[in-house]
Amino acid sequence: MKKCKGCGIELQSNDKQKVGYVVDLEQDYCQRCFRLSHYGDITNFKANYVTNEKILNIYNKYNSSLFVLIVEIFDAFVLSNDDLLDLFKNKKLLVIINKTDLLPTNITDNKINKIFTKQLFKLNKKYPNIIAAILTNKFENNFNTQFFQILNELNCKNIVFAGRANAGKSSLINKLLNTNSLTTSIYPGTTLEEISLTYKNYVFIDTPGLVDVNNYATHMNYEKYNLSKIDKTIKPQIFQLNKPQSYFYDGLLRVDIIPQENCSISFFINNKNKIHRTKFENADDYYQKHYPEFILRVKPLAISEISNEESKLFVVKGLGMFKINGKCFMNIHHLASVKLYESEVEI
Ligand SMILES: Nc1nc2c(ncn2[C@@H]2O[C@H](COP(=O)(O)OP(=O)(O)O)[C@@H](O)[C@H]2O)c(=O)[nH]1
Ligand SMILES: [Mg+2]
Repeated sequence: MKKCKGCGIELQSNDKQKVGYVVDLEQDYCQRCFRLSHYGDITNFKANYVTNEKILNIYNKYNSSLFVLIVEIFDAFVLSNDDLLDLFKNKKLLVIINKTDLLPTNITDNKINKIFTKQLFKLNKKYPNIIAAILTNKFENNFNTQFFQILNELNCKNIVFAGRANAGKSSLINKLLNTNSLTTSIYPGTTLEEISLTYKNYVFIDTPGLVDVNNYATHMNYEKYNLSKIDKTIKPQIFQLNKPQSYFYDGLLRVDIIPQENCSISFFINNKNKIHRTKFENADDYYQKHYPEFILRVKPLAISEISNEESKLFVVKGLGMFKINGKCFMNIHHLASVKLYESEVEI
C-alpha cells in the first residue's frame, strides 16, 4: 500500500473525485497535494475531512512517545481557558508556540518571551506533563538547535507532532528536516493521515490537525477564510473614545463601547480589512443597511456583555484579537457558535 508523501493518504488510480488519486501509481504525491502546492488549487479540497476522533486514535497509538504540541500564537494567548491541553494530559509534552512573527513589531522578542514563560510556568502546575516549551520565528536562528538539544536530552525515538489544524505542524517538520516533502497550505485540513519520516535516530510523525469548533475558520467558506486569515505581521488599528461608539469588522464582529472614562481599543486583525467606527446610537441602522454589502459576514451573532475596569485582551479565534483600555461597558457581537475568549495574558 503506497501513501502520498505530502498528505499521507493511500494512493489510488481509480476515482478522480476521491482523495489519494494519481494517474500513475508510480507517483509519490496525490493529485490534490500536487495541485495544492504548485497552483494553490483547492478543487476537491474538503476541510474537516479528518475527524477529531480519528486524530485522537492516532495519538493514542503513541502514548509513551514525546508529543510536540504546536500552538498558533492566538490560541497561545488563551491556552489556560481552552480545552486543548486536556487532550494531552497523560502525554509527555513539548509545547511550541508558533507564528509569533504575526504579532505587531512593537511586541518584542523579549516581551513575547516574558509573557509566555510566565504563562507556561502557571500552566505547568495544572499540566506537569509539559516538560518544555519553545517559541518559534522571532527566535528562528537557534530554533532547530534548541529543538534537537531537547530531543537529545529526552532520549526519545518517536516524536508526534500534534495540534490544531493549520497551526504549522507540517511546515515545522519541513523546517526541522530541511525539506519540502510534506504538503503545507493556508487552508486547514491539508494533512490527511499520519506520516512518518525517519531522521537520524528519530521517527517524526506528522498528524492531521484537530478541528476547533470555536474558531471562525471552521464556520467560513474558503473565500471568507482567505480574506480574514492573518498571514502577515499585524499593524494594530487603534481608536480613542470618550462617547459611546461601535466598531464593525464587516459583518464578522461588532464591539459597542459605553465608556465611563477615556478609553481606547486596538484591533489585531488582517491588515487588509479596516475596522469601521460609528456612533453607538447609529450602529443598528448601520448594520441593517450595510449587511448585504459586507463580503465578510457570518450569522447569527450573539452578544456578550462585559464590563471592563482597566484593560482586557480578547481573542476571537480565526479573526484575531482586540484589546480595550479604560473603564467601560461593552457589548461584543460575535458568531454565536464560537466562544469569545478573554486572555489571562497581557500585552
Ligand atoms: N506567519 C507564519 N506562518 C506560518 C508559520 N508556520 C506555518 N505557517 C503557515 O501556516 C499555514 C499552515 O501550515 P501547515 O504546516 O500546513 O499547518 P498544519 O495544518 O498544522 O500542518 C501555512 O500557510 C504556513 O505557511 C509561521 O511560523 N509563521
Ligand atoms: Mg499538516
